[in-house]
Amino acid sequence: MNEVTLAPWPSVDHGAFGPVRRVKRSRIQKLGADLLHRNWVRIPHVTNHDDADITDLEALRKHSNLEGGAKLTLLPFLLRAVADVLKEMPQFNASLEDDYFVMKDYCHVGFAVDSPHGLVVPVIRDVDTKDVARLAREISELTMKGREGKLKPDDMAGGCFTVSSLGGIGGRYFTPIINAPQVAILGVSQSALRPTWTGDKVEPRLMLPLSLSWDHRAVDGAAAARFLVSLRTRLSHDDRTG
Ligand code: CAO
Repeated sequence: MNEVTLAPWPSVDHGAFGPVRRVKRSRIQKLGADLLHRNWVRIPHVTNHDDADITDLEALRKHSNLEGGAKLTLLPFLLRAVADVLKEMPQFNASLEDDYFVMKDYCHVGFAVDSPHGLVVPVIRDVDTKDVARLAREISELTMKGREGKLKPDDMAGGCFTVSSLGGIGGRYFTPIINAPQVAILGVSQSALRPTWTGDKVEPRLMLPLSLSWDHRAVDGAAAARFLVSLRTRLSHDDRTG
């Protein structure tokens, strides 16, 4: 393999330009940075974007919340829909190992949690077998453990795919970095009402921006586009194919 020669990293005396403070990075921040750098450099990433019309799903979610029980955000619905697409398209539920694809017959999905110590990714097991209420409870328990720094290595192991939701914060599309040895990751941004052509008229519809980053060694662009079409169809309960 040819070596890449890079210009040296800039060495700057920041203090020469004004006051600065040095803040120690946490163990999770340092470890996370090393893993993200490895994944960014080693995996040929491509990111596809699409929108799901979640107007009807949102009405259902709000209705369920009014009836009491575990509070449902969009995330449990997303995890369940992702698991269903992974069952339909097993090449996304796989890892690369030398001459082989390791195809997983289980469906464990991780989700990124923004914690005070840094980014952590707990994993929910067998997402394809659980209903949204159960997923909501597990998300809530694992998020709390993540924010309190109480996740065990086992809580973060064995993920087949990751969902990174920034929807509660804001933004429209981003390019998430794949969590190796997985071959794809879904980024979810904030839903918003947008004027949308529904076949005979333009209507305000609640649109959810989706971004799928995928490893071009493991899957190709047509499969990635189909993944997002299948996902948005499941979330929208519509049958658009294009
Ligand atoms: N569009 C619009 N609103 C959304 C939304 C979306 N896509 N997703 C969530 N919301 C709303 C929720 O419904 C909730 O609203 P109410 O309080 O009115 O009910 C609010 O935003 C906050 O939701 P939440 O973020 O607390 O809950 P969640 O289940 O959506 O997400 C968790 C949980 C743990 C994924 C999230 O809190 C988090 O940490 N996200 C950051 C992940 C991250 O850092 N990713 C980047 C990784 S790459 O650096």
